[in-house]
Amino acid sequence: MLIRLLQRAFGIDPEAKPLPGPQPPDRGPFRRDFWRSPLRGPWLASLLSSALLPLILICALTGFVSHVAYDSELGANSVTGDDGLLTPIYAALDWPAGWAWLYAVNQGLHVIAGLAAIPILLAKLWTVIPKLWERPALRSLAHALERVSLALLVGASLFVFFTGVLNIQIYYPFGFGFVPAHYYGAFIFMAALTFHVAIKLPDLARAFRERGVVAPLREDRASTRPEPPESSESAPTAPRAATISRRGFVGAVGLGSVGLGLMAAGQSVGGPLRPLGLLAPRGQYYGTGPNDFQVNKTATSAGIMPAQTGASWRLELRGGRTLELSREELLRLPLSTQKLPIACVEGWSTTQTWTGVPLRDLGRLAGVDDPDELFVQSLQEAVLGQTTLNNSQASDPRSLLALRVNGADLSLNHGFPARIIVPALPGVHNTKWVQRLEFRGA
Ligand SMILES: Nc1nc2c(c(=O)[nH]1)N[C@H]1C(S)=C(S)[C@@H](COP(=O)(O)O)O[C@H]1N2
Ligand SMILES: [Mo]
Repeated sequence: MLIRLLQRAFGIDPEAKPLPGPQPPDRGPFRRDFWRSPLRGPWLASLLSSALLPLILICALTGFVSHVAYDSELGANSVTGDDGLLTPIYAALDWPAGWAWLYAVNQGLHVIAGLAAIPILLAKLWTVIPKLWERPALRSLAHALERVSLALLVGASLFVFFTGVLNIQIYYPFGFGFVPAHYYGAFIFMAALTFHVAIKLPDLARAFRERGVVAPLREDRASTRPEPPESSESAPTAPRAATISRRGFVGAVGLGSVGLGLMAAGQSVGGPLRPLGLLAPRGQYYGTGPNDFQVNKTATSAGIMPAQTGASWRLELRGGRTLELSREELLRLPLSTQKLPIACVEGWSTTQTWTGVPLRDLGRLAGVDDPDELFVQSLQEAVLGQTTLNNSQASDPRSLLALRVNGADLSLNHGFPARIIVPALPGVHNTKWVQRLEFRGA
């Protein structure tokens, strides 16, 4: 029943047999005339592009903003090495501690838009696949340039989406670092895309002018006609009858896109939407109790030994002077309780109530009232165990060395004995299992 309804809505007729159209010579898929769907053509390509472009722009903008939030020019933070020409820009844009939810929104948008774009991107590639077999392959210098830019565009777009999805799944089968690859891949993608949009905009305008923006969506399957083959290399030379209407195709792609977007929203908005995060490895619940929220990396996987976090643990403070504090001594200092999110770069976020010593007070204890930078070293020696915070982050009264969460001691997986929690800080900088704080400058 439901299936029938869906078939109706999408204009699919299960009994319909494709009408035999003109037969293409039987030469396999590597020819333009092998691709016979009457749906392909400039209008479908233009519609999909119009849906894709805003999503890609959101991804690009939030990706760039995320790089700013990493404060990559500060000490331990760089994930891409030298940012080259862009270094002065990043140095000038200090990420504020200001709005606590800012990074959660940024990353939520990045991952929601990115996942929602995937079905549309695949549909777009399906639509233009006959162009791959254009003959002659190179007609002129301009044509050669266009084809090279297309190869870069397709390659880079598949690369950034593929690496992004694998990163959300915490799966790193490739032999290169995710962040630099995704970041530099995005620059190639955006450069190729800018060129592509510039040369294709007139085609898009013409397709919409000739066929209307939404008019082809009103045709049912039986009245679905191909676009003329001379309108574009993506239009079929030997079309067969439609097996699905354009609106059915666009509807199915749209459903996939909205569905993936909702799943991503489930893990970034959280609360009652969390169960929607079906594809998110850390989007679900984690047991019960005050420490029930996503764990990015467990203590075991970070190589934290129980002996390191026991009674002999001391926090080392450095600055104008050096001192050591036990956990009991820290708990006797004036404590502050703040409701703050952890917002992971992978798009999930979760807001919890943290209790700990304000970093500002620890700076004063170390003899630095207004630090330029705060360097954080975890018991974990790997890169993930180090972070440098900027002045705004280290001196915000809400920034904590957290000892407790939701009224209970931090669990080992959430960073016991102590961890960093700072408003609007990328999750990855909220260092767990802190061992040393170095206040620098002033
Ligand atoms: N020492 C250390 N701190 C760390 C990490 C880590 O791997 N090692 N992961 C970071 C990342 S990427 C995130 S999103 C948060 C997640 O904190 P949680 O596991 O308590 O939710 O911790 C951050 N702090
Ligand atoms: Mo993270």
